[in-house]
Amino acid sequence: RTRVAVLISGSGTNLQALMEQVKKPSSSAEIVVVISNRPGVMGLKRASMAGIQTRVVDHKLYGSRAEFDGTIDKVLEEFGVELVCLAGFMRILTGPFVRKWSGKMLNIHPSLLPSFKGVNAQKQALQAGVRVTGCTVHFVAEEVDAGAIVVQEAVPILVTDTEDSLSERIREAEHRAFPAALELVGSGAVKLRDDGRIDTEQY
Ligand code: 3YE
Repeated sequence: RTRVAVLISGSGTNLQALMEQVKKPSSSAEIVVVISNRPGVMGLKRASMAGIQTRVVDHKLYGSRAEFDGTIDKVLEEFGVELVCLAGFMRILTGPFVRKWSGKMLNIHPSLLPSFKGVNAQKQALQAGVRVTGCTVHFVAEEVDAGAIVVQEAVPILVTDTEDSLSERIREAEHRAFPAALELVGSGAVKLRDDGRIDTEQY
């Protein structure tokens, strides 16, 4: 089974969905460590309750992004990690770290990329007046939210939606999309090619 690290910054609802996925006997993956850049978050509690090892790498304790990313990298190596899932992890990662883990790192973003990159994607969609948005799981490239797309799920925007109600509907889609992407990449069915595009035959 593919050895997976999940990186979080908060409540860990996507982590929970990934933990439930890898419990299935048919899963191609196992979660070997959960790393948070924020101490005391609910996601760390979810992991330890499930018997998964946790580490805190607090970005505030490092003098540079390179040192922070280097410490994350050391933990990933320590646990023999083969695939990294950014699940609500809110730090921009440095070029050298992203290149080292190229093809082995996934992020989830709350819009149908390439629309609405960056923070507050749900608010951006509401302000743009689009009637459909969604979520995207993509390989992490150095340019934020620009890596090759693995899975997307569309979500309707209702006329009554607020940022909160839309965010909640997108979150439910994320809890399907991320486990699906984890299996596609963890099983080797989907790979990142050297030219930065997706390589797949059977999905
Ligand atoms: N790094 C690269 N490429 C990517 N990190 C994530 C995706 C991704 C990546 O595709 N190179 C917004 C974070 C955006 C932001 O400005 N973060 C601040 C810290 C804010 C905080 O701590 O709350 C920063 O300076 O890093 C993961 C998703 C990143 C989301």
